[in-house]
Amino acid sequence: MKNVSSYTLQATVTTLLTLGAGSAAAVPLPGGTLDPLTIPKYVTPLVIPPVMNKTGVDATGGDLYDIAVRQFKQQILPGGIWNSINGRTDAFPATTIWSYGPAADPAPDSSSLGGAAGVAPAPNSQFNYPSYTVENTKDVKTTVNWINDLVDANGNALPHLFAVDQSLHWANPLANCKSGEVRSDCAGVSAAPYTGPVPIVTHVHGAHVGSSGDGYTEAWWLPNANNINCVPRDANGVLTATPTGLDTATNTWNVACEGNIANQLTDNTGTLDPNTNNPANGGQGIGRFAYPNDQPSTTLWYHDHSLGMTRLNVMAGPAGFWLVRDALAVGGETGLAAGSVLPAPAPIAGETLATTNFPTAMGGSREKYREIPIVIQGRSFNADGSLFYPDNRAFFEGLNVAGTDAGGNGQFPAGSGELQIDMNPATSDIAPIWNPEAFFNTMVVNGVTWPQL
Ligand SMILES: [Cu+2]
Repeated sequence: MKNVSSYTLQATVTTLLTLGAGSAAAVPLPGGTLDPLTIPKYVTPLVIPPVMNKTGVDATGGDLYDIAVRQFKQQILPGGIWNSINGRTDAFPATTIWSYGPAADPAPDSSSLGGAAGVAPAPNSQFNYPSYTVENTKDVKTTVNWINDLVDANGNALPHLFAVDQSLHWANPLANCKSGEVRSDCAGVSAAPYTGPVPIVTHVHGAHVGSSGDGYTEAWWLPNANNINCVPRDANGVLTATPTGLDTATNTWNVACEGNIANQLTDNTGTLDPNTNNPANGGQGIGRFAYPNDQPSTTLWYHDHSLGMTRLNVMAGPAGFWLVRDALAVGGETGLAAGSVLPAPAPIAGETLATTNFPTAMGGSREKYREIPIVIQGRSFNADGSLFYPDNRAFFEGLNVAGTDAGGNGQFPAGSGELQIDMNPATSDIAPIWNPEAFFNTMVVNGVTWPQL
């Protein structure tokens, strides 16, 4: 017994030493096809997020916003617009992402700054990742029309950037439940990635708000897209037919266009109105949430919250700061330790991306800011600039190989005798795409890799 123990200990120590040697060699975490060691560090200026433009003021004096989530490109890796600022010649491609911005704004165009049409950061549009900051005043209501605008140039629904696992309990527009029910919040029956229109519901993390405006995970909605036909719900919120999904002949989706909203939103702090902008086909596209902001001044953030796919929607980009300030507090803000003040100045409404980010020599006032919100995120990239996210369970198991199991399902080596796991949702509860955890190999801060401040 003693010999076995000591052998086990020795083997463990040897393993740890081996792992340590591996770390010292700085082999990146497995991920996309872009080796993070090829990305130059600290050459890109940290982006100081400007303040989001509001649409106006509502009848009660509260702030009103129309905020859409859209797909566009952004120069997250070195190159493009950043070469104009740092004088380098980096040539990494822009990255396709999603994020929020004022619905009135056009697509980003940074061609005047060495970027390209369709690529953020851009001077003509507040669409940016992370999203511009929503500034709020304590006890002043903010109302936001959250618009799912994930459509292409023809107005047709965009698919997700990443592989969506339909076998989880998720915001399921196909309502094809493993349980046999016809519901829009259930585990589906297909092992294949979902390619239909993407559910969105926005949550302000930490906000004092009733359930109607809290971004309830099951209360999602689809974009108002040309190629979607909505299955109506009855007065009790029950779907009146089984969605038929994609009609390949017409490229049209017959789906549930929103989650089971009616039964879950019972308070009156806000109104959820997903039917605002498209009465012709049953309506979808907008959720109107109201936030009383009746809490001490604080740093919050807003992000997507859709059932069973929050990880994917947030990884795609849409998130930003939601600051609550107390204009009346002595010293500037509530919630601070007695006698302390925020360093200030912070970006304020009306200041542009150029103002907050260009140095004085280039016409901005970047040097003056002392309150700079920072969001640090892990990402991995492919060589074409696209974001990497694992699209199969084998990635987690460390077996990233092509093949099918005996049932014809993907990912594991056929006939190898290794890990012949049943991942068919009809007969298994092992998710074929979802990973229990994932780690990423590139640090992204305020929307750029390894920036400097
Ligand atoms: Cu959150």
